[in-house]
Amino acid sequence: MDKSQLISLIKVPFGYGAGRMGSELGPERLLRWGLIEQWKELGYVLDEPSRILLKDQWSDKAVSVPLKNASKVLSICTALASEVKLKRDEGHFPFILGGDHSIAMGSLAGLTADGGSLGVIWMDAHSDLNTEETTPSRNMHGIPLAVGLGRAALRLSHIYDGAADIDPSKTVLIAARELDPGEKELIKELGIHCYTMHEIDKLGIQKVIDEAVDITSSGTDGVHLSFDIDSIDPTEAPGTGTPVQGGLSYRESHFAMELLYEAGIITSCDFVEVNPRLDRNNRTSKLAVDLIGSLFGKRIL
Ligand code: 5AB
Ligand code: MN
Ligand code: MN
Ligand code: MN
Repeated sequence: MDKSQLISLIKVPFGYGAGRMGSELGPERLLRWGLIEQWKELGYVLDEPSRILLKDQWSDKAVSVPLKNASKVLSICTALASEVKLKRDEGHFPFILGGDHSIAMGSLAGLTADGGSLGVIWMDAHSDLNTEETTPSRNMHGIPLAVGLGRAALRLSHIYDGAADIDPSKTVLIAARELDPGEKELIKELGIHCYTMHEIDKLGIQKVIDEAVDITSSGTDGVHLSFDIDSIDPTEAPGTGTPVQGGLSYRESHFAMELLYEAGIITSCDFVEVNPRLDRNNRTSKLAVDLIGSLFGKRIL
């Protein structure tokens, strides 16, 4: 992210992909805590923000998705994919603000639609690698990475014509600590680089981020960061629908963002799963704004 590149903020107030509603309130809450002013203070120029709203239900008959709210999720993802592609084609930095994590399928479809190869850093307590067959909850925010990798019946190309599968060898999971049996199998089968909390404890977050940067940026045309706020420990980020204890600390998460800024490899970002309804004193929303600051170069001194 260099300052000559315009940031296109794409707000997606959508929460039907999660088991409980509330993340649709995320975008406005983060704006209330100064997200846009912060970017301006850091010297960035913003494009007019856009907002993706649910209109028509999805009507593609090529695939059936037997999961909860599937047609709503797919219609929002289709609209989001077009917007992401448009902004990317204009040379802007697409920053997709959710909403629940199901919207990442729209981001990935839009980002891969012109055939380039994309590295993906998935920071999350979960791996989001369930399929329609392995999902224990039937919630669509648990499947977006499996869809991105071409491992579910639903493919990115169903969402946006011409969208391509992501290469698992250019995909890195960071902060995982709650994986379902089918997800564990898929990680092993595809050889996905997975830095669970165990590896983070052992190696330190700096080495983990350094390795993730190498893996995702070599031989790719861009790197997408898909950041689920539940990667952070619930003591710091209680306002999220599927909290899991034992997550990243306040400083680990900031340091990770600072290192990604220094590496200069991130070309697009999803920031998802902040649920203001479950938050305490706006702690999670404020943390989210701060973390985005660090990702865009905010320094202590
Ligand atoms: B999130 C679970 N694996 O599939 C499932 O928040 C949780 O986007 C998914 O990472 C959590 O329902 C989805 C049990
Ligand atoms: Mn997630
Ligand atoms: Mn998660
Ligand atoms: Mn979640």
